[in-house]
Amino acid sequence: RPHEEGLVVSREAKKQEITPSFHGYEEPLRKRLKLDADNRPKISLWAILKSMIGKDMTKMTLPVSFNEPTSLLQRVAEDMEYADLLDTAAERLDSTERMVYVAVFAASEYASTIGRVAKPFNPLLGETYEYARPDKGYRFFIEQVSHHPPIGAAYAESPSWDYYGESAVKSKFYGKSFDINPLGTWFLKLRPSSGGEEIYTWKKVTSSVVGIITGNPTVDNYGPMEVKNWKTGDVCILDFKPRGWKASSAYQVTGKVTGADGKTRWSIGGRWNDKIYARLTPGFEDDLDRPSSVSVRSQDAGSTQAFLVWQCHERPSGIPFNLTPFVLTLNALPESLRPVLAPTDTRLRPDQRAMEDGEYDFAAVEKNRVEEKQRKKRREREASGEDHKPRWFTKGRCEITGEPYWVFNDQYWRMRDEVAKGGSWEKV
Ligand code: CLR
Repeated sequence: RPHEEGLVVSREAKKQEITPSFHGYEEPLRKRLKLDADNRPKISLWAILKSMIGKDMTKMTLPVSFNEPTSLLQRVAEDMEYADLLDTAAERLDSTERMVYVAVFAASEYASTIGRVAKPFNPLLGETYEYARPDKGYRFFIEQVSHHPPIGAAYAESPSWDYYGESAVKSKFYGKSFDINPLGTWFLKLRPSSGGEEIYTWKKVTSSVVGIITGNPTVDNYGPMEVKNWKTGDVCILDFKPRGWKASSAYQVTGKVTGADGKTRWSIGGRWNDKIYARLTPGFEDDLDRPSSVSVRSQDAGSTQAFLVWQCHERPSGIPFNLTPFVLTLNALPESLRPVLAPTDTRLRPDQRAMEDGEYDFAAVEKNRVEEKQRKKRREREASGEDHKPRWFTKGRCEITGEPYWVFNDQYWRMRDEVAKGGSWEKV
């Protein structure tokens, strides 16, 4: 059953559907890499990049020591780190309160960009990546559906929400900064405990590497973000402040949640690398006078003190490549998972695995080999005049927003279930 629109799926049905995909994820989460420190050669970024002004990332050939052992598919899976915010959103009875949690989820994705001035591996055409968390009740899947331009189509599911969209970026090196503009729209289908189904959409903000010339490269994320609830008309506008010259503006995000009547219900503020708070606009307390909302108010009734919506997980120092503890779990390949994994899964890429193990020379050789193989396949396709067809997604249009999106055909997890029962992956 493909994910049809307009068909409200119950949370229970969704749970039944997801549970078999936890097969292979029984082992404890990985806590460290083989490597204890990445002794990558320290080369000045500017020295390498200065001849590449005006180029986009896909046209840059950089030494493998500028990579980190993740792929762009896994960088999208990183959006899942704070997925519990979506679970919380679904439990809230007031739609503007749900919006607070959804918008803060959209902002929480940026915390892990700190200290990560490194290039993720470019996924091969048809490469896939799956990630399931039995402890959290969700599963995530992404496929590289286009190589030029690079596009990944993703679909994550849990009993109370589906999160899906297209990961495509336009990048350009301006000399002073290296800017990455995400293009696709992200969709959230929320199944609130109060019933029904809501569609939210937003676009990601610009990520930018600044401080290249001064030898102190840092990732900044800035710009406006509009999160819209298409069912209720609630809107949240978040404003990610550019780092600028003043240290005080770094990481700042502010925002407002307005109801369908255009009135401001909530103010949001904080820093996307640390903590984000929300405060109810005085006068709207009565709207929240329901049991589920008690936690947002302080002891004295009617108070509109700010409350903490989200806090960044700890970033222990000493993890190679400045990865986060969550990222460490993404490329783990426990023995229980290996037999059920699709042959196209990122975890099986030898170059990325070598990078993770600190074998940089071997990583470079393998990277060349797999990319050369891909170029050969591309030439063959061109010669025979056939187009590449994504294996797990088709193009569709959202009936509610009118925008194009990638429809997940649901065959991936069903086939994986077959494999777990003794079948095998057909040539994908
Ligand atoms: C931002 C969040 C988006 C997905 C996404 C796509 C591209 C990523 C970007 C995120 C973060 C920054 C990023 C970028 C690709 C390259 C760039 C990792 C995750 C790095 C910092 C550029 C390094 C510069 C090299 C020249 C070393 O949902």
